[in-house]
Amino acid sequence: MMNRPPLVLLINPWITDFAAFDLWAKPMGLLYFASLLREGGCGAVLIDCLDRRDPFTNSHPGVISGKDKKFGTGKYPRMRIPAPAPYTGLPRHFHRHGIHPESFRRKLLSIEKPDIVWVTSIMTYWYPGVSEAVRMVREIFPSVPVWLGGIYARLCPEHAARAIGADRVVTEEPSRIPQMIYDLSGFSVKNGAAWGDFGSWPLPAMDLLGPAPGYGPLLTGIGCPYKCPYCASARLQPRRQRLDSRRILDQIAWMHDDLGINDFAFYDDALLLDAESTLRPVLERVAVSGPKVRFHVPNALHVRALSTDWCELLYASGFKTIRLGLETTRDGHNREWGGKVDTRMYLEAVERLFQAGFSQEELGAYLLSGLPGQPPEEVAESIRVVRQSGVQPHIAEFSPIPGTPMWDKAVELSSFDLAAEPLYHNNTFFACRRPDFTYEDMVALKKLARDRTDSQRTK
Ligand code: B12
Ligand code: SF4
Repeated sequence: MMNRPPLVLLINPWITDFAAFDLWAKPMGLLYFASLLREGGCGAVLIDCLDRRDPFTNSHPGVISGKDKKFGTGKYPRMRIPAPAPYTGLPRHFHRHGIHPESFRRKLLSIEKPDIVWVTSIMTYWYPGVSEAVRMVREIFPSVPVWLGGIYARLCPEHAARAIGADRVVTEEPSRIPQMIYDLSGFSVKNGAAWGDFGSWPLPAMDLLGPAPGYGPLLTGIGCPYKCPYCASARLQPRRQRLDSRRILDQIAWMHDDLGINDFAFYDDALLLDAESTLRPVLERVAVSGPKVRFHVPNALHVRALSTDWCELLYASGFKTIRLGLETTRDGHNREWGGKVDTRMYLEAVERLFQAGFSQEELGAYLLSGLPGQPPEEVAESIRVVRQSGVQPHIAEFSPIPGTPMWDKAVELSSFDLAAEPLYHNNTFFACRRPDFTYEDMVALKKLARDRTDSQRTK
């Protein structure tokens, strides 16, 4: 036991995947925990393996360089690596996205020895990048305990315990972390009560991402009142909690004024639900007196919340990227898959968005593709409806997630061992391919959705 404030090294590991795009993806969980640690009296340093601006990486000959795209998004620098065995036969190159491993090693060597290392994880099928990061940490700091947390850790704790080599896989609620820190270090954080109350978390530690983070992530609430059978939201965040308007505004003002950020992306599962007294006053204020910023919603908005006044407010306050959660235009399925929207509701909402001033380029709709029981024709039909409404369709390939109501059906349907191997959860791999919905069908549907030749609105 050390009885002094521990220094925590936080690591955002690489993405290992066929493709990856920085669609406003910052390690939000780690940034919040870094702030809580500092507020509690601990030290916190961050190594971000997904830093797109790392000079060592960008000047290294073995790296395929990244590219900046619109509104702070972009392609990560990447290196080709052999595809893991379960992906054998898939006609795609596989990559490690992010900084060069040698850059990671140098960063580890350049920092003070930490007392504990916290590694985050996001998609379950990105675990090879997590295990590589942990292996390198072990090489440099063999005696320092490593804890793994995040979405993969929560969804696949047994697999993570076997595959990653961390000392502890953290699945506990945030309220339990102060005690865990005490048990390890003998140090009591000063803000023990704050950890379990999302509403009183400090601002995320954006400064740890370096001087020009490019864009700001915003989370105004956690959890979602819906229970769609393919989604892990209820499992990851069972309790719905929202920030009050003051806190949301503080985050935007601080990131804009102090960090020079103009592009903001919302990470909420249910941004517009029960938002009348939380998000609405913030956007009203931004619309009237600034700051002049751009908002993006890469995660789908609930279509049913898009009343005329919300559409007008989104437009007036600077929303530039809107994604709508349509999922399908088939009546039976939209009820079965959550009952949150139907086609008529969708078409009316789109009309209101156009009336408010949005352009075709700013609007997209997610369509689920390949769910158990869904034929390819249904997806093609949905693509047509979305395109005729003047909106860009985006295919969300079915990605089976452990512990969701649809999981058992997916396991039964798939000829791959989904339960033993999280790599099969990869949306690109499409493990639930079947004779009447093949991998080739999925590729063709994605092509159909991308094809913009008939993207004219028809009334
Ligand atoms: C924002 C988001 C995105 C963003 C960016 C994600 C990112 N940051 O990289 C975008 C829109 C790009 C995206 C895309 C997709 N997403 Co997404 N996304 C999310 C979402 C809504 C929030 C994630 C988040 O940042 N939460 C906020 C932070 C604060 O939470 P957190 O990271 O979990 O951290 C908390 C704890 O885990 C803990 N913690 C974190 N790290 C650590 C470390 C330690 C040591 C400790 C102690 C604790 C700890 O602390 C935090 C506080 O509680 C989740 C759903 C959800 N509710 O989590 C889905 C989710 C992660 N996405 C999912 C999916 C399926 C996708 C897509 C594949 C969808 C599709 N079919 O196209 C795509 C593909 C992504 C890709 N290939 O790039 C699935 C995961 C699937 C899987 N197998 O893992 C989720 C769970 C949603 C679902 N359907 O259920 N996504
Ligand atoms: S509405 Fe969205 S976040 Fe909520 S349960 Fe359904 S898919 Fe998940």
